[in-house]
Amino acid sequence: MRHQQTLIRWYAGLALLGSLGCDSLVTDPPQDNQIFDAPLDGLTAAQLKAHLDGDEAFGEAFNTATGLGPVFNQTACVNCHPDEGRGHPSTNLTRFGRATADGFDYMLEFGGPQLQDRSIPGYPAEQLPFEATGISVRGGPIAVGLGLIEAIPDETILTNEDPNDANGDGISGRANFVPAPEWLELSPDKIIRDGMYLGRFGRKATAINLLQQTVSAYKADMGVTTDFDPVEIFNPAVGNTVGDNVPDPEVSAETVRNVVIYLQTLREPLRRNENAPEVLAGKQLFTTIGCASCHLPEMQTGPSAIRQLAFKPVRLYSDLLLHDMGPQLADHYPEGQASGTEWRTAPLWGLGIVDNLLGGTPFYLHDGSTSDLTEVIDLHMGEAAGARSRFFELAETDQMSLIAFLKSL
Ligand code: HEC
Ligand code: HEC
Ligand SMILES: [Ca+2]
Ligand SMILES: [Ca+2]
Ligand SMILES: [Ca+2]
Repeated sequence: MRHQQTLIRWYAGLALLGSLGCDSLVTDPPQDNQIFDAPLDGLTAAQLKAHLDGDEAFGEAFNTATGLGPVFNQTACVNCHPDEGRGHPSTNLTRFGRATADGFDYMLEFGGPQLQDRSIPGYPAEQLPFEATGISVRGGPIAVGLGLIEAIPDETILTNEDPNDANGDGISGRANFVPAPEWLELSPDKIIRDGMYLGRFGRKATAINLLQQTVSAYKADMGVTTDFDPVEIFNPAVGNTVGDNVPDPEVSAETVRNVVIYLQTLREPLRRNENAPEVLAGKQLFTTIGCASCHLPEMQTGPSAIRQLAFKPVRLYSDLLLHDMGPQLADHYPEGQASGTEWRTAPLWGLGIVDNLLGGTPFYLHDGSTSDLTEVIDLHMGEAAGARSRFFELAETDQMSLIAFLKSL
């Protein structure tokens, strides 16, 4: 468990401090509400085994002997989701394409849609073509509580859709419906629109479930093929499909399933100072100024094969829908039905501890471009413009309460 590794690091630090004679600096080990990586309580022995195997696979660093590349972004899941928290901007990945008269061109002949900017020795990495007009730079989101998010029924999410802003609040959440790859296993209760399925994972809600997200991460982020999707990505500039010399598939379906179970059984982030008066005041303001219209405080799960996930409240602070956030956050990179200005409402749970695993500096937004929560709010335009201006009209103490509330999540 990474949790154990965190503790081991902590004990190692303690030993070091002890040897330096700085006993007064010794603090308690990290509290449960300061870390992301912890399993749900009460897993069965089989679930716990899959969780631990999945944890190990999540931490596995691939190399040329185990299937890395030929082109890739990073060698391990954990590099972009450190301690299952969010990624440092140095591990951001880039997707690209260009707007044309006939629609958006993902520039496959230039290596689109994702720029794999690293490669194994002797093989050329991809280059960002200068013709690209839509360039989407993204960091890894926190990777916990996702079993709960997956178990929210489609209907629950779709209830909050308001594509034509019928209720006139300036906010028009839209669902992203995306095609399912033919290997994808889908629960039978999925809602189908025009042959497509509701996307809910990823920064533009393009992945339908955790299996899809995991298989595509292996493939596109690490150049690792799986039983589900055994076809490698090559740099098209090379003109052939000779690559890493490791027979495909490089990772078994069992390992992929363990990673999925691992993600499903990581508990949600725990709150801190939930009932402090300032936090409670901020929570109230969060609703009255309209943040909660997108950052929906709570949804409920439906049935689940994992007992702990069934019929539970999910305090994620997101509607999982797409919103136009205006020009400053725009990447001009459409994905599925999401436009170049739309993003999925970022879940806010865990927000207060994103810095714990990033050397003390938090990085917010899809590309980690700011460490300042007031600036995050300032960058909220488009459908969020009303909430943004109401925030800046608040008295300074009220603004501080709202920030204190965000940090308690
Ligand atoms: C190069 C960095 C990188 C690597 C390596 C990587 N991820 Fe990610 N991960 C991301 C980014 C960026 C996103 C957002 C993707 C998007 O917007 O489509 C993401 C999204 C996710 C999500 C969805 C989270 C959410 O809130 O919707 C999950 C789950 C996930 N990754 C799991 C994995 C797993 C499992 C692996 C290894 C098999 C992995 N990632 C490897 C960068 C990475
Ligand atoms: C119209 C919908 C909408 C409203 C209203 C809204 N947000 Fe957001 N919020 C989003 C979306 C979408 C993102 C993701 C933007 C991105 O990553 O570029 C986001 C991102 C954030 C983040 C960054 C989260 C992270 O993990 O990096 C914070 C913090 C945040 N919002 C707080 C607020 C606060 C506070 C308010 C009220 C003043 C508010 N939001 C109002 C849609 C909204
Ligand atoms: Ca490979
Ligand atoms: Ca590519
Ligand atoms: Ca291979």
